[in-house]
Amino acid sequence: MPASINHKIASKIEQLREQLRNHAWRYYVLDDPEVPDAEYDRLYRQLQQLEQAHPELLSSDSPTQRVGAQPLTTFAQIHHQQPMLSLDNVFSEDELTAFDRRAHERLHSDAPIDYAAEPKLDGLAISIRYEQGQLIYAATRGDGNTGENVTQNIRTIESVPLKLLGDDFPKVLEVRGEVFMPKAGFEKLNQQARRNGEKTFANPRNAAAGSLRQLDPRITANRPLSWYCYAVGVVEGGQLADTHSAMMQQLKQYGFPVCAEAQVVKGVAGCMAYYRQLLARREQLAYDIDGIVYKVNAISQQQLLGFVARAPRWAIAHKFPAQEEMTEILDVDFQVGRTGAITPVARLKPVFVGGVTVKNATLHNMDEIRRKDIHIGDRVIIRRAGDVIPEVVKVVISRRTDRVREVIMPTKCPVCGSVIEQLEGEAVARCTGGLFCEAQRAQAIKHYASRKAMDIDGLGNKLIEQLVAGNTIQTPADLYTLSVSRLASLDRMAEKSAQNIVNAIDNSKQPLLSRFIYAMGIREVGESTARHLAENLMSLDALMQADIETLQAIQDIGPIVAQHIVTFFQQRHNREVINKILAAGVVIQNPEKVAVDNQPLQSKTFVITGTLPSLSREQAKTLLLHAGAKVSGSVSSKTDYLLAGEKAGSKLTKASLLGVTVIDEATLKQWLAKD
Ligand code: D41
Repeated sequence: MPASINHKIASKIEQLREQLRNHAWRYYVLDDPEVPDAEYDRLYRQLQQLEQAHPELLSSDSPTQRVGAQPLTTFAQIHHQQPMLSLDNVFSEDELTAFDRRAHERLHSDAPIDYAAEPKLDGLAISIRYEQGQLIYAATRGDGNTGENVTQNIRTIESVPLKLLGDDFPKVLEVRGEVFMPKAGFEKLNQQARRNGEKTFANPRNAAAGSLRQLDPRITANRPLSWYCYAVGVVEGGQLADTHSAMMQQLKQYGFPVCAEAQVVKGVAGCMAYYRQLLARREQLAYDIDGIVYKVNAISQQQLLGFVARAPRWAIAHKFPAQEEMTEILDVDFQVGRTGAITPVARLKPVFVGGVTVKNATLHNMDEIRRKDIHIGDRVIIRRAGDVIPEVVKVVISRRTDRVREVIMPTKCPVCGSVIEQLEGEAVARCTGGLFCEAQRAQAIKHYASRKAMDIDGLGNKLIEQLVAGNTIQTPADLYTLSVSRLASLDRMAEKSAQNIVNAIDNSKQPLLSRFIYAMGIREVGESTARHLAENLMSLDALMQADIETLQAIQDIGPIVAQHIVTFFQQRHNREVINKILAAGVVIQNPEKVAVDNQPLQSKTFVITGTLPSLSREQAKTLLLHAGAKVSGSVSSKTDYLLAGEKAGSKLTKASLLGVTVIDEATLKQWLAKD
């Protein structure tokens, strides 16, 4: 290849690399991308193709070369030319005030000190060395003097520049920062691990540490790691700014991501305001933080203050209340939720965590208990993040004694005594008490009264909750005992509205069988299943007596729904509630009671397609169902009629092929009017 062409390609390649670095910088560092992701991907692929065609032009600082190195067998040691210091902690305003006073004394100054305040990220400290703007190596903090060479892994983090931007940087520059895993990435990673039956990470910090300590960089590359820089180490052949905050802005220009929450504040008062503000926003941040770091902002003052032992006198970490603590599981109880779901709850030896005393933690379900190997009497790590329900992170197995007991799921509901069932393939166990179980009452009554069920006008959710809480009603059957005077005695209830509600209850007393079945709130029996049940069994009695085989013979009813139905009616409480409802004067309209001549299209199967002139497809479907027809979604040899409108497509073609009669809306209306 002529040298001039190769030269052209080389400069095209370098141009693409520059563009990609610049886009990545705007995306990761400035948080202000100039082009959409698709444009970045396009440039990236273009570069990849050119590099593949010209391997002699490959360079390790190319954006395509983040992953590529072979797995290591061990991590080599790296000696930090300038030690990585540690941070002292304070836990209160008093301790912070003492820190600030000592600084004033050493500086011989009364003027409030400017502090650069920034979140203390909960990750791993690393140091990355650049020479002539090229990434040379990256090392963990280790003991502060010697760390591990994790260059291959650090290179895979997209926000780590492989080459610095511009040409105005110090010739040797060590940048220090924290590698972390954002919460969203952590959740996703754990979800994936759970799906694959692999071990999950207890928290984002562990996940970040585990990801960085991979010998195979291809694994690290697939972990959602990020980082922010917060200090420099060795700086040679160049000058940095004379305050911490200005220096961070400079680093940003070189291509390094810095935390957007950083702020310069004045004195202890400024620090405390910043601390409170961030503590309140802790849960909203995209990453875990465990406190605030305050750094004396002026580098000249930092130099005057120097450091003691291993920590600077010019910086301090102000820790937030811990979100994780160790305690003991005293017992495990089982709670019944609004839908009957049984949730195991750990009763804990009270422990102060996340700023409050915690006595209970959710254990989610039995699978979770098995997966985490939780026993009564175990020592466990509890996590309470924000207002989220406290959770057991893991068991401290090394502290387990032989006095621990297994957690056993009860067979009867602790609230109502009904059978608890757990279906194949489901994580949650449920109380089958349905209409009877107190824990499920309000929910069951709301469903019963809802528009698609008994359609009791004016009986809103709030009112139902009020009635259940006051123990005025316990089951849907009690609705029929409500009097105007009782309702009118409730808060914010006028006599007139009370009367309206009693009327609405009265007016709802003749439901179609399908609606009544739906209103029972049997698990997984929705509107359409209820309709199939009604059409096939024709009476509530028949439904209550149906066995699994009978039920499964009905369209759309599989073994699971069939089992739900049988279990529901096996519960004596449910049968009692139904009897009371019937005794209160509810008369179910069975399909057979509707005169056959009112069902002109009895058992004819229709398919609807295209746009009808006046009816929506949903309205046409309702008309057909009321006339006794079945409505199916696709044309087959079993289809009797295709109701077709404008723009009918493949269904019309198929219907003609199969010889299915095609009718229009006008014809349908004629048929229905005639009979
Ligand atoms: O976010 C952090 N975890 C963080 C850690 C931070 N924002 N600033 C830090 N500053 C320092 C000094 C002042 C010593 C340069 C640090 C750490 N050190 C640190 N991280 C781990 C040990 C020390």
